[in-house]
This record gives sequence, structure tokens and C-alpha cells, in this order.
Amino acid sequence: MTLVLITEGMDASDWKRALLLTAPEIDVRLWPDVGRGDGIIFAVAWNAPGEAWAALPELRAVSSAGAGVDRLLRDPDLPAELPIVRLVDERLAGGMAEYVLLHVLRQHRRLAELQAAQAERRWISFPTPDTPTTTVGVLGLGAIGADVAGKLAAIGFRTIGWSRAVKQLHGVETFAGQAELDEFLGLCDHLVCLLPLTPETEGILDARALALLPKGAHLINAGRGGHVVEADLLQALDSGQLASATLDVFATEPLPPEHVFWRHPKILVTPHNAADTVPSSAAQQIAENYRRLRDGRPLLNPVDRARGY
Ligand code: NDP
Ligand code: OXD
Repeated sequence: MTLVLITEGMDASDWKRALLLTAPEIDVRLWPDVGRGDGIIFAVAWNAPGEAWAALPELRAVSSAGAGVDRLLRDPDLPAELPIVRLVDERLAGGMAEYVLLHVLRQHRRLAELQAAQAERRWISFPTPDTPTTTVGVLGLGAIGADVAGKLAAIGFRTIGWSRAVKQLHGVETFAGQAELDEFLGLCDHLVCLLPLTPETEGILDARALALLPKGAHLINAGRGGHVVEADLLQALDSGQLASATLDVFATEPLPPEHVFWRHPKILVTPHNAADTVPSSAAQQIAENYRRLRDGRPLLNPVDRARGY
């Protein structure tokens, strides 16, 4: 029995090496080198081309090579009954926490103003921002969002979070469901989106939502580009409703060179690298799921297709 890696945009040789070290007994193939697909029961996929699935007739399950599964779920060629699992990995959550802390603190401590003053050799002073009265809101309190929220709270920010089901998290005030979304948004000096992209969350950051934030709020979107209505975001930035947007994910990736986001003075663009999967860490979970699949046991981190994540 065999596992195939279909990892366009990720280094497949890193993945292969990591799996070999973790589970030398697993026969690992690299797409498109699959012959007639004989014996290939498990695929690890990122940006898989549609034709891959028909070439793998014995496939029993697919794992996302990252946390998100929106692309797999929207793939019209992926067989509807094929079980999907996803990565839950501490290095993914840790990478995202670094990203969010970096950009919240960059705005909180007014780094751009300090850099501008240094460029002009100006000794400026402004009151130190008050951390406990600055509210950071995290949309999505899953494997990644909960970790990020906990670390923001540990620094001393008033941290609030929003999820679908009611949650209890140490040091974090929580809100749940559509009924509590508006109240949550009204409190966020910094809003961090770490939601999965689903039919329910697509376009959630629209004019209405952005208008509910306190004036001059900062946005970080590292969920998916589809969460943001781009025209509404630009309008909110240009009107001063939003002070800044840090964007890691986009409706079209790579972000096209002519896109207005690249040159907007209030936008920082990062190339979907807030939290990259670390194969040496993720390999354990992939190997475990392969063994479970081979032995007919329940898989780790299954995706609920109906829920969309
Ligand atoms: P999880 O599935 O663990 O968590 C998702 C969270 O979103 C849950 O708290 C869930 O609520 C909440 N949620 C989903 N739908 C709704 C809704 N309709 N209303 C309210 N809350 C909702 O995902 P992860 O934390 O592992 O990952 C989140 C996303 O982060 C990924 O899907 C991906 O898009 C993005 N990501 C981006 C990366 C990057 O580099 N930019 C890297 C890794 C991930 P509940 O808990 O109640 O189910
Ligand atoms: C992921 C991502 O979903 O990197 O893991 O976006």
C-alpha cells in the first residue's frame, strides 16, 4: 500500500524526506509519478490538479497538507464520498501566533511612525499605548485561533474571540454565533480573522461588519482572501474607518502585480506565509493517519463536509 504527495507550491522533497524519517515503512510516491495508481490509498494534497483524482482509483482518503480544506472542498473532481482530513499541528499554530503578535504589536507600538521619525532624525514622543485597555478580537477559535488568542491574552491585551459554538478559554472573553457577532465586532481595536472559508464565512468582512468596528481599528486577515469583500475594505481604509490592513491571503493568489493592494499606503501584503506547514512536524500525523486508514481505524482530524471545515 502506498501514499502519494500532491503538493504543488510546497517542496515535495522536504515532505518525502520527513515521511521517510518518521515512517520508513511507508512507500511514498510523488505526483504525477503514480503509474496506474495501483495500491495508492492515501493522498496528501495541496493545490492538487483536478485530473489527479481520476488517476487514483484505489484512493480511500485525502489529507490536506495544511489546516485549510476550502480548496479541496470546492474541487468539483474530488469524489464526493472520499473522506477528508486536515492538519492540526502545533508548528502551524505557533507560526500563526508569531505572525499575529508581530502585526498587532507593530500597530500597537506605532512602529511606522517611529521609523518615519528616525528617517528624519526626529526625537518624537507619544504616550505609551495602554495594553490592558486595547481589545484584540479573534474571529475563529479553532486549533489556530485559540492558540493565538491565548498568546495575545498572555501579553496583556484584552482578548476576545468569536466561534460558532460557545467556548471557554482561559483569559479570553468569548462570543458565539451570528447573534453575538455585532457586539463582538464593536469591541475590536484590532480584528484578526482566522476563520476557515465556508459558505457561511465567505464575505464576512464586508462594509457592514467593518462599519461596526471602532473607528480607526486595525485588521489582520490570515484566514482566506474570500473572507474579505475587497471593495468594502478599500472603502473602509480610504474613509479612515480602518487605520490599517495586514493581509496574508487573497481571493487570487499569487496577488496579481497590478492589484491595488500592493501599493495602498495602509495595506501590508504578505505572500500567504503567515504559517507554513512544517513537514518534519506534520509527518507524524500523516503517518498515523496512513496507518489508521490501512488498518481500518478512525482517522484523526476529520473534516465535516456539510459544515465546510
Ligand atoms: P479549525 O477548524 O480548528 O477552527 C475553525 C474555527 O472557526 C472554529 O473555532 C469554528 O467554530 C470557527 N468557525 C467556523 N465557521 C464559523 C461560523 N460560521 N461562525 C463562527 N465561527 C465559525 O481551523 P484552524 O484553526 O486549524 O484554521 C483556521 C483557518 O486558518 C484555516 O481554515 C485556514 O483558512 C487558515 N490558515 C491560514 C494560514 C496562513 O498561512 N495564512 C495557515 C493555516 C491556516 P467552532 O469552534 O465553534 O467550530
Ligand atoms: C493552511 C494554509 O491552510 O497554509 O495551512 O493556508
